[in-house]
Amino acid sequence: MPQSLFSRMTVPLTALLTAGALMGVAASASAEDWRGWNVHPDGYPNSLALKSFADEVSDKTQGRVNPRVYNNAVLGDQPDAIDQTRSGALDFGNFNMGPMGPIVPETDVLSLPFLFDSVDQMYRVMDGDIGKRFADALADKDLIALSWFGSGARSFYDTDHPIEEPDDVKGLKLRVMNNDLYVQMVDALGGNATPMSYGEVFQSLKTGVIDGAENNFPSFESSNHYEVAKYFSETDHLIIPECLCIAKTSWDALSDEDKSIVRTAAENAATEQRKLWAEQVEKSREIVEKAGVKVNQVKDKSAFQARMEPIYQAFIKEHPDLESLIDDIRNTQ
Ligand code: GTR
Repeated sequence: MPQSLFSRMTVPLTALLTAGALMGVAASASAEDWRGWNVHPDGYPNSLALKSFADEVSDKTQGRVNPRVYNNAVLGDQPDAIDQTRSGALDFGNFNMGPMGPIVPETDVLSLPFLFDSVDQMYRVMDGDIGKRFADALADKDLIALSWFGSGARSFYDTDHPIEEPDDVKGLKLRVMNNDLYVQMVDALGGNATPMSYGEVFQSLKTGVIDGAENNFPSFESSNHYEVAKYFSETDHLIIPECLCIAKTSWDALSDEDKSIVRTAAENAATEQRKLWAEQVEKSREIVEKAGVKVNQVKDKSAFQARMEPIYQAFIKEHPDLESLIDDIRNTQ
């Protein structure tokens, strides 16, 4: 190689690069690059809404805050991501209230099976004073909940047979999210609960480590669990809200103007997510049915509900202060 040419070029190039790097440092010193956690793949209602959130925040703050969403749980599984957001290592995330329970006990109320009558009732509860109460409890643990997403109703699915009545769960090894209430729930039906991270479920179904799991139609479809688990039984046993949560440290660093921009963007994202969600439930149901999944309605849900009574009793015994909250939720029309 003609060495002289190379060495003659490196001086101005290095100088240029250094100047560029300095400019970069100066530019990022006044801008916040936010990293956000998302468990879902591209195209999922939550992913689309989070992208809109990020775009709106970058745009309206004129680049003072630049959120970037990392899909597919590449930043870690959900319990870890919650911890990282609490400590400020991550700036925001879309978290389900299920794995939140072990950190914010008040949110465990939302993991009581058959608590809500419908997804709409859940939205009304979370959009009102009760939602503020949950947001306060989260703020005490350094998470600022700015809006609530939906995640529909969760039902059981498995590789072996339809679940029509509680005894059909007997002996099934079922994956649950990380929360002891779900272990109690499956135990009460005579199954064996295995808490495990979402990303491990597909392989575990395939290899027979578990016989089934529980989730909503969009997650059942987008995770490809439906390729292995051919029975989806509509028990609708859990309706769990999700938050768009910001790390307290990231939130506190914002000016009042930017706080208001971020809050509005989060509320707009929730409106978009809820609309996309309702559409996706139907699309996903169609996809899995076309792929040969047998979806069965559960005629007598009250038989499942009755098995949950001891869970409520034990919960209230442990948290007497939360009994009125359960009543207030149930009484919300
Ligand atoms: C999904 C939910 C995720 C995650 C997942 C799971 O429906 O949106 O946040 O909780 O279920 O089962 O782990």
